[in-house]
Amino acid sequence: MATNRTFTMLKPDAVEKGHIGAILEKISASGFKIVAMKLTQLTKADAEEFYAIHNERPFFADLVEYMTRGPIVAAILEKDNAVEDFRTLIGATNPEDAAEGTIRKLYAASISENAVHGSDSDENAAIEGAFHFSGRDTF
Ligand code: YYY
Ligand code: MG
Repeated sequence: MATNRTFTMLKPDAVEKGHIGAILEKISASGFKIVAMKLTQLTKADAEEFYAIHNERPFFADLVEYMTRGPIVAAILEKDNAVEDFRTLIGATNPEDAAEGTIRKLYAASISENAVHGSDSDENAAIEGAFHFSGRDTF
C-alpha cells in the first residue's frame, strides 16, 4: 500500500446508531478518497489479532467484546499525509479530550466505544488494510 493511505473502521456503536452516512460524508468532505470499503463483522479471533498490541491491557476483553458485537465498516482511505490527517479528523481516543468538530467529539459515546478507528503509522496502515482487503478489492 502506498504511504498516502490509511485504514479506518466505523465501529459497532457508530453502525448501530446509524452514523455510517454522516461519518463517510465527513471523511469525503475532508479530502479522503475511499479506495476500498465493506460492511463486515469481526470474529473474536479477528479482533484479538487486530488489537494484539493491547492484549495485556485491562480493557482488552471488553474491547474484543465490543468490536465483535455487530457489523463494522472497514475502509482504506487515500489522501496526502493520510495517516496523520485522519488521526486529526477523528480526534483523541477519549471523546472528552477530542477537539470540537472531530468525528469522535461528534459521534463517540466514551473512550471504550469511540466510533472510529484510524491507523497510527504508515506501517500499521498497510498491515491493517491487508488484514481486511485483497489487492483485487482495493482501487
Ligand atoms: O488508536 P486509538 O484507537 O485512538 O487508541 P489506542 O490507544 O490504540 O486504543 C485502541 C482502542 O482501545 C481505543 O480506540 C478504545 C480502546 N481503549 C479503551 O477501551 N480504554 C482505554 N483506556 C484505551 C483504549
Ligand atoms: Mg491505536
